Amino acid sequence: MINFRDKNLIPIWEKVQRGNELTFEDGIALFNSHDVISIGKMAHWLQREKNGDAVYFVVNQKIEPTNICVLSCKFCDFAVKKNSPDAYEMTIESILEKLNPELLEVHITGGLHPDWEWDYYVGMVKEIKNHFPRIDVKAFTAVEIDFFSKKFKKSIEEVLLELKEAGLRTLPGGGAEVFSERVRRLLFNQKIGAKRWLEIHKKAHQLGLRSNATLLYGHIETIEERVNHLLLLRDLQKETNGFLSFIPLAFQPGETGIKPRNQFTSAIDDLKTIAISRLILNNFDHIKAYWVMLTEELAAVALNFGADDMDGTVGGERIAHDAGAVSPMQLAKNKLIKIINDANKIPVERDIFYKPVKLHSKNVIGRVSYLNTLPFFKYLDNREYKIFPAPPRQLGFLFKDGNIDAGIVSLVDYFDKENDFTFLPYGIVGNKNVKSVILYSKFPIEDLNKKNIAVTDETSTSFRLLQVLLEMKYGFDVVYIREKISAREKILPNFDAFLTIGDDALKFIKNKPEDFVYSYDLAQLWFDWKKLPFVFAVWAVKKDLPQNKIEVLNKLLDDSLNKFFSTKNNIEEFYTAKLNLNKKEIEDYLNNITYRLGEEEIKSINLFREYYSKLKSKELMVEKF
Ligand code: V47
Repeated sequence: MINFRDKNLIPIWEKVQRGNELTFEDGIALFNSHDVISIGKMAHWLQREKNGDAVYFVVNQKIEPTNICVLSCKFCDFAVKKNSPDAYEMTIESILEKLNPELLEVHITGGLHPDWEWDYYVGMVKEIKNHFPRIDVKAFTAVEIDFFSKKFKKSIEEVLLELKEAGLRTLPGGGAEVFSERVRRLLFNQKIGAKRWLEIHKKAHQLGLRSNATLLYGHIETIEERVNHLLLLRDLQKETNGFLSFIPLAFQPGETGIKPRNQFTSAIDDLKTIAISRLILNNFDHIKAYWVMLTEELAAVALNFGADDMDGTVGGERIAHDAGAVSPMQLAKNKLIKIINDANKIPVERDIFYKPVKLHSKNVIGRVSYLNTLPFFKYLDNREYKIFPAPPRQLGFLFKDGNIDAGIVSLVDYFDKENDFTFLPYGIVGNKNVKSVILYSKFPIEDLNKKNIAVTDETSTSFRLLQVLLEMKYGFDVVYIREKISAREKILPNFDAFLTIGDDALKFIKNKPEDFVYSYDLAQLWFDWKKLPFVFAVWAVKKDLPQNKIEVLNKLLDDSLNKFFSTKNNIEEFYTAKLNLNKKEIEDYLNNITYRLGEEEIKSINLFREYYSKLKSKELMVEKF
């Protein structure tokens, strides 16, 4: 698949495909290699494994409340002292004036002001939330958090909690620069180092805040220092899973004197750094191509070199522009959408947590992002369609809003759109059992009346099936609460049972949740009750697609399934590492699922539709988000 010029990269490629971590030496080999195309292809492969063809962006605004800063970092052309003619300070009112209700995110970071009071910062976040409840606030780098803690004599925890209380959602990734004492001493010796930066992000994650991470590259750092930086971030992510994205920041030389004025990083270095970041940070979901520092043209290329996020429209940026960035001050949403479409990707408008708000592309196929859809997709090769992967419920919202032309979607989401969609004779069917839709319980199922059940926020149909079973078969009255089941240590003790589905459920097979000694496969419960298989998802297609297109898709799916089940040894080790199952276990799991819909399946769909329609009126769910 990849025609390596640099044969030293072949063992690295094998590791990437197996889902193994790259080592420090691998990182150095990558940076030393001239085989940039192969590096990009590896990164693009991993990017597609994680995000399909999606490229995310958010409609956002940058606010830099002041450029007055007590520090004097050598690489920064933005900061000034209080008496400088260029100094500026924004009031909370003037910040609010820069915002508008179209925005979904505001990114606030600025100088460390010598005189401002704590109330100003907390008030800023509060007022933004009061005036614009839809805008999520990403504010204050670890450097600012550390400054607040010292200046206002509060612990890091107190600072973060007060800001969280005011409405802060995430910390931006700035201030990390390069995790190297050598560089810190030379370029930013008054600023916090690696240890403190990582400690603050760790604390933020522990308190339920998410954050981003950056690397400022292309100045005096060595490649060893870059790789070390990435490894430290990967280690913290392993511990907390709190990072949302990573942003490599290309150094803008400006008047900093560190490099000649016009000596920007090379395009080759930018693309390599993005790709290598994707490969090393295999536990980060998203890598940003920050067009502000890269230029739009280069960011567009980076979308095929491992980056899956373009940050956003970014009105009002000054840090990079003061240092000579040649990109425009703001990108119109339409421009971003065009760049992403031109790169043959799906522009996905998102919120701060990467929840998709809208897909801006035609010919999108939705894919439930679980292992069990692999037989449809492994050999589905059609350039006409782009693939958007998401958990069933999130996919369902987009499907119902008309963002998707076809795809494997959760059964009840299809029920809700039956006027506009029909289905092809394919689906995900549990025949007697399915192994990946499991209710774990502290009590036998007969004793679950009046109990509290946590339900993964990923499910559409499995939750309805659970409701049907508990209410209509057993006649129970149960409280359901949507939760992120993977964050199990925190939430599980409070519940009597929980419903887990998909890849998360598979991860529990070898790692049984303590105390939840009873487990029930919902497909099995349905079979015991109705003597029918259970259809969790169907291949829906828009009714108004031309007939020949529908036929082509039908044939493609048929061919994909035939090829998948007649090819030996086609489970990549990537999945064995991810799910903690061996190849045989994965094969058994997939062989146990039915992918083609026959008479029994149609009968079951019709029967379940009846139950579902009776349920629909009573929405018992308590949403925790
Ligand atoms: O920490 C300062 C960098 C950062 C220069 O979290 C410079 O989503 C290049 O962190 N050339 C702030 N970079 C920007 C930042 C960021 C940007 C976009 C998204 C997110 C996110 C975070 O800018 C600073 C510093 O590393 N910086 N001066 C310069 N001359």
